[in-house]
Amino acid sequence: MAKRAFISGITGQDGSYLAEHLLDLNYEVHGLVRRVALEEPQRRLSRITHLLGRITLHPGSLESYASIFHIFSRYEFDEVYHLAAQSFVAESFADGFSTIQININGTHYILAALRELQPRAKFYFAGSSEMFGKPEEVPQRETTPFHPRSPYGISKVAGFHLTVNYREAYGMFCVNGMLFNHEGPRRGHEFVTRKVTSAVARIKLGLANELRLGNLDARRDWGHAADYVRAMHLMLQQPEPNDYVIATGETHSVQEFCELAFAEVGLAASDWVRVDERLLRPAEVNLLLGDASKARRVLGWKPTHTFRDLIVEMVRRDLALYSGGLERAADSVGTGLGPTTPPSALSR
Ligand code: G4F
Repeated sequence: MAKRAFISGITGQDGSYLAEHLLDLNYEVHGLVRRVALEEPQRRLSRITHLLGRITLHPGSLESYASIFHIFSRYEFDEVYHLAAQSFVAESFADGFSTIQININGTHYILAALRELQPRAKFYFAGSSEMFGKPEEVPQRETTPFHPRSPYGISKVAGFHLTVNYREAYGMFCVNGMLFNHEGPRRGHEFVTRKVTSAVARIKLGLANELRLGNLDARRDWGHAADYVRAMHLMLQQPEPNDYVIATGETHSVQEFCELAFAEVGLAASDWVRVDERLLRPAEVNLLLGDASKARRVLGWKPTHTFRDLIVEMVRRDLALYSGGLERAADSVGTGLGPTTPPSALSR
């Protein structure tokens, strides 16, 4: 019988790639969406438009235990992937209260409802390299102590510990993926990689004349989201629940990302990039570099995209998008374009 999976955050970058991956593996895929998304499907469901005939969407909210409980009381799931969160670090400084409330309570609601209704479901929590923050060792691995530098990072540390606690206290199959930055053409425009590649495309096409950024010296371990969702699935196929770092093992600066992205269209980053101090963060994570050797050894996982592949794919997609060639693709995210949702995709 086909396995049934539930994804919170199915409308996001990772959720859309994970849904595709699970459908390819013949899973029955369900997702949580905010009711407001159903009212504005063209904009808010654009990453999963192409999947709508094949998945079941449940209106609900991470802020409402009742809505989560209701879904889990109607459907039994083999695997639950909890990806939804307020995931933009800069926004977490602007409104730390909302980030902490949604990210911590949302995780707790899902775990508590699972414990009550289906404790045998396997649970995946989207942890983050932001938990390492000001890293106490380089590279960071599963045993590296946490030192979060933002309300977002703090909320992810709390989610990590909730996940471990449900595993230890109630014997549930709960795992943490400690994922380093992962990107792709479906990335939201607020994150630096997509901000850069979309600006490169618009500058090349004469639609923009500068790119304002904050800290160009920050270094990240950037992988491709399509690779990282495979790791999420593999974690839930193991005989025992455990926590894993997922990373490429390479670190690059924002400056390097810009230089390669502009070079892809024959331009020099130094001619177009301006530093805007208003985009600096009150506390920065300066260097992230992951050691995913445990995932390689135990899960047999490894990334298939290089740093350069990632940049080239993102720049080319944005060039196609802004020159009008990609209006209906999943990767046209952020433009508000895309067909409407067939009502058959929605659970009632
Ligand atoms: O792209 P970012 O906003 O990603 P950040 O903060 O590393 O967080 C992302 O990765 C985490 C995994 O480690 C996730 F948990 C999290 O949800 C998110 O997906 O910023 C990357 C770096 C930062 O150092 C930032 O200061 O780029 C620097 N940066 C420089 N100028 C900028 C900008 N970031 C953004 N978003 N916008 C800028 O203009």
